[in-house]
Amino acid sequence: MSDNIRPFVTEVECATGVASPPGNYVRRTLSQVQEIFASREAAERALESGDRVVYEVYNVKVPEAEGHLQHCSSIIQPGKVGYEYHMTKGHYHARPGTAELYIVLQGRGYLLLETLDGETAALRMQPGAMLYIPPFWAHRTVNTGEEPLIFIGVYPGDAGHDYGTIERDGFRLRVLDLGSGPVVVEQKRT
Ligand code: PAN
Ligand code: ZN
Repeated sequence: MSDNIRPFVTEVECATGVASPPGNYVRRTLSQVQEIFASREAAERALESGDRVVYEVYNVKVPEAEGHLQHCSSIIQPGKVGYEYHMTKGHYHARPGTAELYIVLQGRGYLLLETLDGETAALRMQPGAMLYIPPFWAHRTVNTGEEPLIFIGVYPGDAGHDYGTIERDGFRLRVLDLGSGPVVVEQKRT
């Protein structure tokens, strides 16, 4: 069975991350993701001067089925909310035993990871880096640079996304600028 899918190509502009065709395009603005930032006050203050795009994702349309590979480009805009750098919501995969590969095209930042057992990891992202997210690791990306952070993600067709666990429990690691550039800090969960 071939699912009636023929081989195909998607063009990603390395300098912007824009994919063509755009597939399923997702844009997350600050008003939509303000709860992910540590300081509610800082998010509200930032929104007083207007909403802004925090990140975008171009998801290539692929069947959500075993055997296929989802793939997408993500673009995180530079910026901070209070002391905290712009970042993605972060998630586990709905089928948690599925891995993912990120390939960085442009920009600098961190890939933050954690497991339900409380293990954590922070990997640097820079152009040319291929970052492996093993099964069972939640993942979130953070732009610590002055330019957009642009990367490609590739993961199993039927992986799906679980956002609820991170929305409920938060992420153990955060990346802050306390005056001398990015530092990764671990928050103890009570
Ligand atoms: C990525 C992410 C993308 C946006 O494609 O979905 O960077 O992050 P959030 O999904 O956490 O908002 C990926 O990891 N897909 O599985
Ligand atoms: Zn993922």
